[in-house]
Amino acid sequence: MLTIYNDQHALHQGKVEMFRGELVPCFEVPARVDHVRHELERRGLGPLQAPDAFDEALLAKVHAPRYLDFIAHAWDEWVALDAANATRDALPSYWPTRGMRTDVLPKSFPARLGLFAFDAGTPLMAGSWTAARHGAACAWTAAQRVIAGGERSAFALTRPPGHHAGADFFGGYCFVNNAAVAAQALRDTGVERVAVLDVDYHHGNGTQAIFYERSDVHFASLHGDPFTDYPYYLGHADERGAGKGEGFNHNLPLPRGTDFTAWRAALGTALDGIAKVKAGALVVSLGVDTFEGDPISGFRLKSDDYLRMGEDLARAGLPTVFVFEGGYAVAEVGVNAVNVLEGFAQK
Ligand code: OKP
Ligand code: ZN
Repeated sequence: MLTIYNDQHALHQGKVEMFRGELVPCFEVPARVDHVRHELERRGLGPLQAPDAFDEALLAKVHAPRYLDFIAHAWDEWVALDAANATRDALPSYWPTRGMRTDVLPKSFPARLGLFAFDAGTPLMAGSWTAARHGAACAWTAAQRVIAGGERSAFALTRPPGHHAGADFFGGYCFVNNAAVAAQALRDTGVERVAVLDVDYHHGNGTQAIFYERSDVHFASLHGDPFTDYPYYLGHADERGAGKGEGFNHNLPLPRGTDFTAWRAALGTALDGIAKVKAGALVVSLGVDTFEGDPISGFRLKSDDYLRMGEDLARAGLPTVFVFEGGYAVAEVGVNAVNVLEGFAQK
């Protein structure tokens, strides 16, 4: 499997996130990607390539200009507030709620930080924007290799993840929606309809929101039920798309404790939906936090199940871009993610 690797990922390295009323060490750590890289190398599933030069104007195809302006300068603004901030990550403490204004941007940086965020679990630091942009370049390059380069599949190995980032918000450890960048790149290369299949434990609210009113990108997701699981406020089965996008959004929420037998049946349903809309290419938001040992998630997949997952994905028979998302059982993340890729490649 051709892997496009973000060698800048460790520039993003959060110290703490808000969790159950206290600041705890971040779950989303650089070692996650290191384990995946080492496992690819150990199994001889190379090569690893650097991304091509990426025109950043492409980010504006899936993100709003005012968000891109904000996030590009956020770290400098944070440090300008107080020189001592250089030693702490930026985290929001205020959010607009129903009935408040989000059309006018406050001058206050903390107020804007909250306006563009949806949780207090996504620290931003000096290297976050560089790491995230480089990740988008990886996703874009993987899409180019699959369509223009004639590869059957490619893997964007990057962090921070992307699927919670929407057109104008960050959260859930995500700043740039890499899967959306890949899907848009496939569209721009002439694929008439792209399917994004999100197998991360958490609903890909950002990806759903970006494509909700579009029929050219079908979004399907298997995830912990939002009644009980993050991101809580999106991901129900009755969200089917809107306007032109009606019928092109497919959520399959599953209860905590779901094992691979039930999960795989839902995957079959999602793949049937993808076949029905006649997608010409597939983007997989590949989170492996469905693993039984994941510290923040609730499904029960075992390491071998990821081989079967890869085989099932291959049966869709589509050019496929894999984009790395979550997975927090750090020592097992490499084996689990690479099992999906190997299962796919062997079919
Ligand atoms: C990012 B990705 C729940 C804590 C949730 C945020 C989780 C972000 C997951 N007890 N914290 O989808 O893997
Ligand atoms: Zn996740």
